[in-house]
Amino acid sequence: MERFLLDGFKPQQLSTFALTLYKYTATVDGKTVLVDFWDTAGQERFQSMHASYYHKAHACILVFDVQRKVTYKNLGNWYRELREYRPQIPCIVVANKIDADMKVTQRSFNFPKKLSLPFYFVSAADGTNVVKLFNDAIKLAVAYKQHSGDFMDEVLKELENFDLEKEEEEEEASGLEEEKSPEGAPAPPT
Ligand SMILES: Nc1nc2c(ncn2[C@@H]2O[C@H](COP(=O)(O)OP(=O)(O)OP(=O)(O)O)[C@@H](O)[C@H]2O)c(=O)[nH]1
Ligand SMILES: [Mg+2]
Repeated sequence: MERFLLDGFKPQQLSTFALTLYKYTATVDGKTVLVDFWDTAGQERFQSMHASYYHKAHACILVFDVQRKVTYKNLGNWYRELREYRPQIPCIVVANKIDADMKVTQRSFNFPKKLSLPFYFVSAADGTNVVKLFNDAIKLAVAYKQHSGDFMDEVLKELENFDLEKEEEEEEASGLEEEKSPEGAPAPPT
């Protein structure tokens, strides 16, 4: 995130606490797009927050560390969880830290291949592919938002409208009752 937004990199970056939100103004096909980046925490202690990470997302970037095999192995869990909440959003897989071991770029990675997910070799430290990654992610997110064939999204939209309609009806009903109540009130004692 820092490499893209500030063109900077601090080697001793603190692990993300829960979630960090970044606002960014992009231009896609000559149009201004306001982007919210949600930089989520990978640490296990934030497990209970995961549902909120996927909330209304239009694209996802799943990053693993080429120097820590466990992060590659965990991709499957993150992906499964993502798809429970967002079945159709574009998802990009990223192998990060290639500056630490350029040889990994010769290897092929099965996870993105078997799921046909776009895959990038990246280095946040030296900037390789960072701008391309984020620009492509933004483009995919905009395309998804504009031509969302996501059935779940449509259903959720319907449900949200349904709830609103119901609330309006309830409000109207209670309004009528209030108007009626003076008439219906018991006659004062004589
Ligand atoms: N050499 C190298 N180190 C990197 C690169 N990207 C991140 N690091 C280092 O890897 C460590 C973890 O990076 P973070 O950016 O905190 O990783 P994260 O996925 O955000 O971790 P959480 O916030 O805990 O979810 C830090 O010490 C970074 O300095 C990179 O491209 N190259
Ligand atoms: Mg972080």
